[in-house]
Amino acid sequence: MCGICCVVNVSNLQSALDKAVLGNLKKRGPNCSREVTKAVAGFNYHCFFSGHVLHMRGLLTPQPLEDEKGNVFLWNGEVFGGLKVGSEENDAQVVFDHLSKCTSESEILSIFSAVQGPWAFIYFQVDSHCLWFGRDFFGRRSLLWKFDDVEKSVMLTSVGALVVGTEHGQWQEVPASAVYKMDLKACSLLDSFVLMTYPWKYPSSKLQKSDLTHELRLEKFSSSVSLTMNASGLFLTAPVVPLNITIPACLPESKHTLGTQPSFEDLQPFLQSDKRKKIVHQLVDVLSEAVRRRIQYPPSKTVATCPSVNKANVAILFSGGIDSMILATLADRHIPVEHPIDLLNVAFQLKKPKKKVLTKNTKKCKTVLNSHPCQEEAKLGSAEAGDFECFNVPDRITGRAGLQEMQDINPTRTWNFVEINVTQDELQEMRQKTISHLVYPLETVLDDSIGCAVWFASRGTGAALLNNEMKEYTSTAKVVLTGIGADEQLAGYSRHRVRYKMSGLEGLVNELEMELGRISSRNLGRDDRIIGDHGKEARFPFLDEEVVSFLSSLPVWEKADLTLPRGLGEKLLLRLAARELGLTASAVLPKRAMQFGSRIAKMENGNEKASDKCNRLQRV
Ligand SMILES: *[C@@H]1O[C@H](CO)[C@@H](O)[C@H](O)[C@H]1NC(C)=O
Ligand SMILES: *[C@@H]1O[C@H](CO)[C@@H](O)[C@H](O)[C@H]1NC(C)=O
Ligand SMILES: *[C@@H]1O[C@H](CO)[C@@H](O)[C@H](O)[C@H]1NC(C)=O
Ligand SMILES: CC(=O)N[C@H]1CO[C@H](CO)[C@@H](O)[C@@H]1O
Repeated sequence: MCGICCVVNVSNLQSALDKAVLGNLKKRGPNCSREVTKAVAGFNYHCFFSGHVLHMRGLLTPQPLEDEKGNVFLWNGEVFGGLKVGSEENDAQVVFDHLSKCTSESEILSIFSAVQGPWAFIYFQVDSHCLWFGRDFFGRRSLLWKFDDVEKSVMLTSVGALVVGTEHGQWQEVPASAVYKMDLKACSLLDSFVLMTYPWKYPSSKLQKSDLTHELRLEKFSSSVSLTMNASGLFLTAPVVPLNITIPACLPESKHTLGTQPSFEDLQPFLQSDKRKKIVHQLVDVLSEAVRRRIQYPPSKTVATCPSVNKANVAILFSGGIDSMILATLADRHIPVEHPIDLLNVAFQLKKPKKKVLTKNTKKCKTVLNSHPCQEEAKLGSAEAGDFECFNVPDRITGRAGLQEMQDINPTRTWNFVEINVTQDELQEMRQKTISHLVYPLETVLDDSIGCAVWFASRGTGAALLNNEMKEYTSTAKVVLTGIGADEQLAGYSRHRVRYKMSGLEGLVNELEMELGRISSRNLGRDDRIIGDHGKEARFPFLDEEVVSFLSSLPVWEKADLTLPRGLGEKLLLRLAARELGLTASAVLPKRAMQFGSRIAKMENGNEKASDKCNRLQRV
């Protein structure tokens, strides 16, 4: 993970980089910071590049990179495939070496079409006076832009900052539907910006990933920005196959007689078919490889100089739900057994039951208390219960059960179950100070809930059982695996059931297609900014190119069967994979969204809609 930033001016003015933005960039790349300014004699533009590196592999390689010709490169990404990167090599250097050799636009595009893995980049090609930038197909790395009408400048950055007064333009996420190029020479002559776009297209169908004109929503930009769609026909080749939209004329009638509380034994009959079993094993294999690629290559220096095996290199955002359990099981396959694995489990303080309610409406309160997970503690607590605190939220309970399953699967491994308890006060403080800046420019109640939950979880500061004693513990693992992408591809959300009920398999397929298309702007940019803030790197095995291609090639009915009850039908294929991997109860846990599982949503005003603009994120 790195923090990358570029400020371009096409007037003679020089714009400065906001201090808050610089501070946020440094947190993403704590190991090395560098700045480079470029002005080419006789041309009326200036570029300022700022690079902040988190050292992940090969030798520590300061950014921006510069070659002898004067090209400049900023890279926030990981090459997991497509280009050969030796185990001692640094991937930023490898990509830059390829780019330096390019003599045409299509050569540049073919490099970004080939690279597998998450990335955002900024590349200044000195010969052509062109600035290239963009994000990978799914948008797994954040990149924001802001055009300033007055200063005639454009800023690109991994992370922004929320500031009072936004008269000089707003940050926006750079749409991940294309890679962009600005001819700075031309821009400075025109005194305005012209963006060339190179959209992603699927190789077979020439189908564009999404409608760029719609995504760029031009009215958001000031009048000095004009956008040119390049008509040359150049485009990037999508790294995955399009979704299989086949719908059967009629589905085999389901003959299952299942209760509403499925047990993992209910999965067994589905594994009887050889065809199904084969698909399940293919999924396990492709996911396993995706996890392997994401946990190899710790920086060679660190390994050599600190052979401490007591610290985990890899952490998993861990709710004990099926996605995180599968990641833990597969990580266990590939991480040497003497290394611990950190399981990060976040819980927000439950409100204490109000005494007032007791006297007012005894009947109603009884049900509240009965269903309250803190009931036991509440009884044990003193009468006044002044410092009553409780973190036994649903994700904590399933997390503990999940830990037990992992210990059964591999008893020799040290599993650090990190209990991260967040109080209301701490939440408010950190949201104000930090998290609101990272979530920005996203702004909904859901962005706030998930942003805060992921920030505290990935910080990894809590308590863990070390030598049979609960001790304060902070995870220092630089790699954080998250299960994002599983629900979008395997129909895990409850809205999928709604859609299926309303408009059948066809409706479901359309919904899945739409969701994978918008995952960059809904989730990934935000989560990257949030996790990167700790100097850690988010990695998404379910969004590995091979995994997505495999799942996309399957017809929808192999992935989910929404005629089956909750805990079984959604993500059915993944549940079968979990079963084959030896998981038990966790294989049939119904989906629970993080904001509910961690109870952060409960902590805030319960009347809000997830899509409402969140007041708590605003600067006052
Ligand atoms: C990178 O920075 C982090 C945080 O300051 C530090 O813990 C780590 O040791 C550094 N790594 C290297 C290779 O310098
Ligand atoms: C965190 O919450 C759990 C309840 O889930 C509790 O057992 C534990 O003692 C709490 N830890 C701290 C440090 O407050
Ligand atoms: C879509 O799924 C159907 C049914 O399994 C299969 O016959 C077809 O080949 C798949 N299409 C693609 C493009 O993979
Ligand atoms: C419309 C437009 O400006 N098209 C350009 C797209 O890119 C090619 C290759 O550089 C140019 O030749 C076209 O002029």
